[in-house]
Amino acid sequence: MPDASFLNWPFFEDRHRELAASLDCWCQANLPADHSDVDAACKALVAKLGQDGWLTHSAIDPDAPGVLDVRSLCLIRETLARHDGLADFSFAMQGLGTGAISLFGTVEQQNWLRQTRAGTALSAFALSEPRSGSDVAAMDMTATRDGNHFVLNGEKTWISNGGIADFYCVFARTGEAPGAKGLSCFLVPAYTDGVNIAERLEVIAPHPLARLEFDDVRVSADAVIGEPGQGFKIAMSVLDVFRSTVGAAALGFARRALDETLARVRERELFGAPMAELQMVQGHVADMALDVDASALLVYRAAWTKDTGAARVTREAAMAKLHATDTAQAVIDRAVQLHGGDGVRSGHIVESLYREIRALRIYEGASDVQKVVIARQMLAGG
Ligand code: COS
Repeated sequence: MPDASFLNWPFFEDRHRELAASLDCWCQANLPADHSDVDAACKALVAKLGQDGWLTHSAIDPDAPGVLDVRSLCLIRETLARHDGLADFSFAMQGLGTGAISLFGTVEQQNWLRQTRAGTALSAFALSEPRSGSDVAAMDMTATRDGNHFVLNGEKTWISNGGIADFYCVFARTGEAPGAKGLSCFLVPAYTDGVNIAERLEVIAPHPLARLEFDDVRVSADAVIGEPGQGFKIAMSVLDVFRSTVGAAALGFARRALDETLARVRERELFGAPMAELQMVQGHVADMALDVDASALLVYRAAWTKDTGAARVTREAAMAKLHATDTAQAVIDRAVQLHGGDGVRSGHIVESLYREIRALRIYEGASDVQKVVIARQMLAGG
C-alpha cells in the first residue's frame, strides 16, 4: 500500500481524501486495462471512466458553471498513473482537450462537455506543429476569415487522441497582430470536411497519437473559443492548469516505482540478507522517497494555489511539472537498477514505467521550457 500520509497535508479537504480513497478502490477493481489495442483500450477506458463518474472532474459542469478543481484533477491523475498509464492518459486528455472550453467556451460550446464528462465523446488539444513545438508563437497554421466563417489550413502534430477524438481544440494564426498576439482557438469536430489523419505516430509508450492535416477546413465564426487574437493566452492558461496535472501523473509513476522497490528490497536476498539491509540500497530508497515527497509538495502547492483563487499559477505549475517529471525519471531509473534483470524485462511494471515517464519531460512544455518560464517569472518579479 503506498504512503497516503500526504493526504493529511493542509492542501486538502475531506472531499479530496474521499475522492482519492474511492478512486483507489475503483482502480484495484478495474485496472490495469488490456493494452493490446491502444485505440480500443482508450475508448473503453473513457467510456468506463465516464460511466462511473470520474470524468465529471475533467471539465466544468455546463449546467452549474464553476471552476476546475485542480487538486481533484491532480489526485485523479496521480492515482490512475499509479495503476495504469493508459488510464491516466485517457482521463487527462478529456481534461486537456476541453480545457479551453471549460475556461473560455460559450454556452453552446460547453454543450460538448456533457458528452466528454459522460465518456461518450473524446477530445484533443491541437497546438503543436512540425515547425513549432516549444515556440508556440511561431505557429504556421492559418485561419482566414471568409464572411461568417474561418478557413483553416496547415498541420498539427503529436496530437494525443489524434485519430480517435470526436473534436479538436485547434490553434491557428488569424493575424490580428504578429507573433503571439495573432492566434485564435477553434472548436473543430473531427468529422468536418478537410480534417485528415495524415499519419499515426508510434512512440515508446504506445498511446493514440497522430499528425493531422487541415485542408480548407471551413468552420463557422461561432467555432472561435474566446476572442480572436487571444489564442496564445488561452493556450497558456490551459497549460497553467494542466501542467500541474502532468506533474501529478509523474508523481503517480514515481510512487509506484518506489512501492515496487520497497517490496523488492524487502523480499530479495543478497549476500545472505534482504537487500533492504544494505546501506547502499537504503541510500537509493531515501533518495527516491525524498524526490517523491518534494514532487508531491510542489504539485499540490500549485494545485492548491490555483484552487484558492490565484489569477495565475504559471511559476508554480512550471516548477511542479519540471521537478516532478525530472525526478520521477530518476526514481524510476533507480527502481529499474534495484530490480536487476527484471527491471528491463518486457512486461515488468518498472520496465513499463521506464518507458511511460520519458514523454512527460517533453510534452506540455519540455523541461527546458519550464526553466525559461520559471526564470522569466522570477525576473519579472512574480
Ligand atoms: N497565462 C496568460 N498569459 C500568458 C502566459 C500565461 N501562462 N504566458 C504568457 N502569457 C502572455 C504574456 O503575458 C504575453 O502577453 P503581453 O505581451 O500582453 O504581456 C504573451 O502571452 C506572450 O508571452 P511571451 O512573450 O512570454 O511568449 P513567448 O513567445 O516568448 O513564449 C513560452 C513563451 C516559451 C513560455 C511558450 O511558448 C511556451 O509555453 N511554450 C511551450 C509550449 C508547450 O507547452 N507546448 C506543448 C503543447 S501541448 S503537448
